Parts: sequence; structure tokens; C-alpha cells
Amino acid sequence: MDNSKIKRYTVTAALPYTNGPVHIGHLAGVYLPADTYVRYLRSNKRDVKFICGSDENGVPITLKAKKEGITPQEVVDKYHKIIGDSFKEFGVSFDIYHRTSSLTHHQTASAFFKKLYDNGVFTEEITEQYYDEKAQTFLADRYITGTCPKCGNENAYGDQCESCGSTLNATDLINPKSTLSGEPPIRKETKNWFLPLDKYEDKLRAYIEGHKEWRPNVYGQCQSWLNAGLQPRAMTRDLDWGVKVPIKGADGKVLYVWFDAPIGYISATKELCNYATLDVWNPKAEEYYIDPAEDDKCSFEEYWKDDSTKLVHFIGKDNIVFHCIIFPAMLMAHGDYILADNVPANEFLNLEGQKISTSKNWAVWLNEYLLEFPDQQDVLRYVLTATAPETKDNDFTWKDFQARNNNELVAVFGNFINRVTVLTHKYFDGKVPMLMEITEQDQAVIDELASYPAKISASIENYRFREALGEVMNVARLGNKYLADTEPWKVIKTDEDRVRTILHISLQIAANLEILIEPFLPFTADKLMRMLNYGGHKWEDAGTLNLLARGHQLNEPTLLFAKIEDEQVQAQIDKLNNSKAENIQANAKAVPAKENIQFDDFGAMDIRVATIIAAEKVEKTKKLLKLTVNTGLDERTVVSGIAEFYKPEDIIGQQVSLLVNLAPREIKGIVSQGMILMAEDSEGKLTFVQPAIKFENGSVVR
Ligand code: B3M
Ligand code: ZN
Repeated sequence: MDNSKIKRYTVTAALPYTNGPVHIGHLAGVYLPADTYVRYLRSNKRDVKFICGSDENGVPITLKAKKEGITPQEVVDKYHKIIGDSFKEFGVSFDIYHRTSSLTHHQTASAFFKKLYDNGVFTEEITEQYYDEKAQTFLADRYITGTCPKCGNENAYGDQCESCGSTLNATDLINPKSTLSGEPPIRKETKNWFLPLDKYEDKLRAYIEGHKEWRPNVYGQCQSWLNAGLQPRAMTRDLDWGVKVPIKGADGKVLYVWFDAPIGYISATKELCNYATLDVWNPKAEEYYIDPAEDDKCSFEEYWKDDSTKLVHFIGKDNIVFHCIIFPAMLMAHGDYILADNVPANEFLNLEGQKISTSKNWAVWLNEYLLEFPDQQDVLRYVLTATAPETKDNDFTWKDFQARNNNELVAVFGNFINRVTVLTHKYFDGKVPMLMEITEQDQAVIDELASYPAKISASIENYRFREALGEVMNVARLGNKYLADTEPWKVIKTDEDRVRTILHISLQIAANLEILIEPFLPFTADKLMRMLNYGGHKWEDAGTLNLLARGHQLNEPTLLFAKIEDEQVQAQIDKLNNSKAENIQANAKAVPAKENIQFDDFGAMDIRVATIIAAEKVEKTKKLLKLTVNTGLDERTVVSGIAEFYKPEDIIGQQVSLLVNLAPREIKGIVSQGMILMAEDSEGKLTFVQPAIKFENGSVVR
């Protein structure tokens, strides 16, 4: 969007789902870049509203409630508080942290749906869904388990098999069971309302293609969705937790959580602006009503409906389709709203080389971090921005955390500030000395300083926060180098005026750093502000030597950062390893011994030694390899879910044990004849069960 046209900004950060606390992956992926961007805009005196809140509807909340034996409302109340507190403690400066269980949200989402319904946007479809007769309720996919038709895993969910990774429909499962009653569900007809995304394809394409400046990962994902062709998508669900569908004959149905969640941005802004809603749907009266305008704190309409507003969504990469395809289609269908100008989505952050996992407790939880590293929010903010997964997945390790703290924050930034403030107190009673004669060396430093703000601005405005932070650190490096080159502690013995100039310039660099670091490390900026006894300066002042007046009194120096010791990071690594050990135990328990069988049951299996003679990946799958094996009886094709553990080229010539009389099955269009025996450890790692020495193909295993 042309900068000269922008009058205000609406910046949203993905609404965290309230079924657990937030961890470093969330912070790195969404909330830090968003906060940095917004703080930068505020420092530039731009008009901005920073919007977020809890995403509190949907099936996972009901599952969590069931598991914990509490109500869904209790689940969301608990995590809304925990998550909201973490954000506050880390200085994420939302203008509002709202929630989608609020009345304002229910009314807003409901009115939005009703308007689309009244405009004839939706198509109605009657489909067969699973229904639990005992519990008298339709079953969301996650409420059904059964045998995966692709890999035979008996505990696959209705939407996904976690063993082979396939995406499933509940109706694909073999022997489905309701997790509510344990009974097999029946199929029952139900009506739902679909958003015909296919009808918006051309408009969406034009919208996306008008934004070639988006990050390649975002733009690319949108293109592949569009190229695959869009399908109508159900915007209602048979469920009793969420926003009620505001039309007759829709009892027991709620809005699809991905329909109402993005509207959560809108309802939060309404709440923030104390917006007097004119189009509120009153579910009780089944009509719209008018809420007389009270005190409009800000104009809600301007932030969502005016072309001169720049709307930016910060999200993680798993939310791209919802923000770049579905939500824009909803907004287009509604007609009154602006569309996002950018959707800077980050990739994922891994932890010590492994995917962050809530269920495996492989995470650094924000609430726990603060207990272990009190007052060190900015260290985490620094490390997570310096290693942000902006263009590819990235890894957080505790060793790197320590190294970045000790070698960058302490040794570069903190050291510079400390030296310049301590020397000023020592030589000039903590008063900013006068700028005397400027040498060529000084001028070079002054010129370099002047070049930074524009560079940093450009990086931030293009959502390159890592790069921007790197440049801020270069300003601190510039300061350090200047002190090292000019050696005021030596010069003081012979030329006090020269030291005046050196410290004057150095103190101005320190004050510049306060402005430039604030969007990234607000706590540090605050401390620095107090130390320099200076405040109220804005981005436009950066780059100059006019920040601190001659004679200005500094406060006592304090240390900005403390060294992090080996023991501290080792304790964190140990903690992670403990949760790994606990998982292994939990998994071992999760595979209980099976009941006894008769010898004949075993004897019915024909297991042979076979040799792999060819192997290739099955296209469009992550886990499957297509193998050709010599069984001694014949050569045949077997599809096996081992691609994560074996590369095709590495296994040719290897011997395996093969169940040869398993009835042939079609997997991804390939007929698989037999099953290779694998041992699986508690972490899900697979390995071949092989003869200990090279053996004749066709040898019987028994
Ligand atoms: N609640 C994030 C997630 O849990 C999701 C974001 C909603 S933003 C409208 O994947
Ligand atoms: Zn499976």
C-alpha cells in the first residue's frame, strides 16, 4: 500500500487457542514481530490499534473440558487468564486482549453470518454425519476413533491418523467408535451452510496476485490453494459450544470456529472503541436491534472499513489459508470491509532440534520461563527475534540462548552502555559533557549513526525484524568500536576536552539506542531511559546528536544484562530431557500387553525373509515408500510407512521380514502385497526386523 495513503493501521495478532498456555514458538512466530511492528509505528506517531484476544470456541475446547472434567467455559476462563498474563509480562502491548466467548463477539459474529445468509451467499447441503444415539449428539471428527484405512492403526481420529499422517474423513474409518459413549455411531442426515469459496476464486486470485510483495512462503501457499481449485466449505457445525447459528431451524448448530475466530478481530476492535452496534442480531428476539451510540472512544468503522487503513495480520504458517483465502472471501461476501495489506506469517520454531509439542511437553512455557529467569523478558525477546523463523523453520537451543545473551547483549550492548555511563560519572559527575572540536574520526561515526534509522525503518516496514534488530546491534557495535579506538580512559590524562567530545558523542549514541531498541526490547529501553534520565523522544529524533543536552544529569548506572551461567542453561536442558523421559514411560504404558492367542493364530501368518530390490518415495506423501521385494516366491510390491526413517537409496539390498499372506490392500492407488515387520520404540521410531546374517530369500520366520 502506498505509504502516503495510509492514515491508520489495524494490526492483528492470531487469537491464541485457549486450550493451553503459550510457549516460545507462539511468541517467536506471531506476538513478538507484531509487537515490534506496532511499537515502531507508535514511536513514529502513527495511528495504530493492536488487536488480539482468546480464541475460545471449537471442538478442542470441548475435548479438553471433557478430559479435565470441567465445563468448556471453565477451560477458556483458565487459559484466557494464563495467556493474557503471559502477554502482559512479556510486554506485548495490545490495545485490547479480548475473547470470543464475549457477548460482543457472539453478537458480531452472528450478525456477520446473518448478513451473508440474507444476501444468499451460502449454499445449504444435507450430508450424512456420524451421530451418537446414546449421547444424542452429532459427532465432530475428533470425537470418533477407528481403524485407519491406510495403515491399519486402530486409534486413528476421524480427521487424521497420527500414525501414518493421512488426512481422513470420519466416514473413512473402519469400525468407528464414538469417544463419548464408546458405541459405534450411526449415520444421520444433517443440514449445514457452506461458503462457496469456488465462486470467489477469481476475486481471490486478483487479490493475492496484487500482493506479490508478500513473503514467498505466504504467497506460494496461496497460489497452491488457488491452483488446486477451491471447494465450498461448511461454515456451521453440529456442536453445542460456540456461536449459535442465527437462523431458524439451526438448533444445536454453531458457527465453524474458523468462521467466527477471525471475526474476533472485528469484535475486539468494536469492544475497544466502545462501538455502538447498529447491526446487532439479537438471538433471543430473532431480530436486529439498535444499540444507541454512547461514548465512541475511537471510530471502529475507520479501522475496518476505510481504504486509508492498512490492515496487517501477524500469524503462524499453519493459519495462512484461513487468513489469506477464507477470511478474505468472507469479507468480500460481506462487502463492507477492507482486506489485509499484508499477512506476515512466520515458519515454525523448533526446540533443541525437535518440533515443539504441547502434548509431549516439549516446549518452553512463558509462565515457567519467567519463574526461572525473573526480569529477563528481554533476553528471550532478543533471542527469539534474532533467530526468528521468518523465512524457514528455525531452532531454539539453550546454548544459543546463553551465547547470545553473554556475547551479544552483555558483551556488546550492555558493555557499551555501561562503559559510557560509568566514565561520564567518573570524569564529569554524571553530567553530559560539552561537544568540543570534532575530528574526522568523530565525523565518520556521526555519519554512520545518521544512516541507521532509515535502514532499520526499511527493514521493519518490510517485516524483516531479524535484520532490523541486527542493525540496532550494529549501532551498539559502532559505539563500542568508537570507545575502543579513542580510548578516553587513556586520553583523560592528557586532554580532558577530547574526552568531553568522545563521551558526548557516545552518550548520544546511547540515547539513540534507547529509541532504536524500544520496539524490540521495551524493558531494556525503559531501564536505559531511567539511567540516562531521558524520555519522550521518538523515532524521528534518532540518528542525531540532539538527544541529550550539555550539562544534562544522568542517573546512577545499573547493569542492563547479566551473564547467564552454564548451570542455568544445563538446568533447562535437564528439564527438557526429563519430560522426554516421562514421555517414554508414558508411551511404554500406552502400549499394553495384548491378550493371549492360540498357536494356530500365530501359525496362520506366513512370514518370510525377503530382500528389497527397489525403493522409491510415494508421491505426495511424507511417510510412504514403494518397495519391490524378492520373497523367494516372487517379486512383489509393498507399500511401507518408513520414509521418515529410511532413504530409498540406503535400503536396497537390505533383508527384511515380510508377512506375505496379508490380503492385498490398495494404498494411495498402489496395491500393496504384504507387510514388512518393523519394531517401533516408545518415541515412534521404526527399524526393520531383520535376520542377523544374510539369509536365503523365502526362509520362514517362526
Ligand atoms: N486460534 C491459532 C491456532 O490455534 C488460531 C488463530 C485464530 S486467528 C483468527 O492455530
Ligand atoms: Zn494411518
